[in-house]
Amino acid sequence: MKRGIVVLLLVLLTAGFSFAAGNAEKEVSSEPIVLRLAETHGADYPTTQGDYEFARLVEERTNGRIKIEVYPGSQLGEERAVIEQVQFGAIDFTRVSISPLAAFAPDFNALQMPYLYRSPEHMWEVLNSPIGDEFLNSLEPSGFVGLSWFDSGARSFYNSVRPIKTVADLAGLKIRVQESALMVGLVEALGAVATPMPFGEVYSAIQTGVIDGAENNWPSYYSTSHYEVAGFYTLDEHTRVPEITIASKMSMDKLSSEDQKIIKQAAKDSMAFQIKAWADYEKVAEDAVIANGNEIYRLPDNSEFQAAMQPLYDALSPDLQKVVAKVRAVGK
Ligand code: GTR
Repeated sequence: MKRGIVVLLLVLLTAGFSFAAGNAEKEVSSEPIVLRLAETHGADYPTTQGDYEFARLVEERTNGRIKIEVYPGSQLGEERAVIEQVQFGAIDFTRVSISPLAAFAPDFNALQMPYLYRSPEHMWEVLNSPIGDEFLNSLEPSGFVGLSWFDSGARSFYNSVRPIKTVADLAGLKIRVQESALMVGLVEALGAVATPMPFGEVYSAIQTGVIDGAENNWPSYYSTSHYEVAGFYTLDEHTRVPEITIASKMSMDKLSSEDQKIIKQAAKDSMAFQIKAWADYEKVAEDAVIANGNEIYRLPDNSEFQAAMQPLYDALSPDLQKVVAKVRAVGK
């Protein structure tokens, strides 16, 4: 009987030891945590360069424990579909324009209203103020963690049909917009026909005449080769739409609070790198498009365009009108 108990104890003890040893082994050789970031642009584009910098900082600051793999070129899907996947944790991070994000968090429309910012500096002052942080934090109930902002210049119209010099020139043109209700309203307010469509489909849609044009900044007009099929570019600069990096709240909740802090800080610290890369590439894009012989027209004065878009402001909810007023007051 006694012997039986001793044997049983021995068996239990050895089992306990090997269990403990198993755990210790797991901790020592633990694999890095690998997280995925979806990006619509190609590897050389300045936002993607900003993503790589973010990933590099996270890996460095966690001594390789956390690896963020960047998937450029829409490998994981187009923006709207990617945002949905981030929401339910199938993709851990993405860098997107706030236009498609506003379908999930409508308050973001207040940050992409036409002619909202007086200058690029004004936009940065807003995003770096408590308003910017309030917006980043506001995403949690929608299942996202807002991390940081990237530059995206100003968006302007381009098309394959005619130069646009006045609002009347836009009449009836079929213009692709992002999958965003605000952008549909903006193009309709100018008398054009808005066609929401994923970014990756725009080139062939212009080429085959399904649409007449689209709107975007210099870098996207160039990197997508849209400038080859839509030769008229009017610098009306109707919007400045910040880019944003978001994390899946489900993915972040699985990490320690220390790691969450490292990720948040690394994202903020990648901003300066992207902003510089943006300025450099904007120049490269502009020079290349001009060298290609495209017809570029800069609006001498945007007041006609601005007046045509006033109904979009009138249609905002009283709460968003207050946010717009706060944004406008920054730096005044
Ligand atoms: C670009 C932006 C992309 C995407 C694209 C579009 O400026 O960087 O994230 O939103 O515009 O028009 O779909």
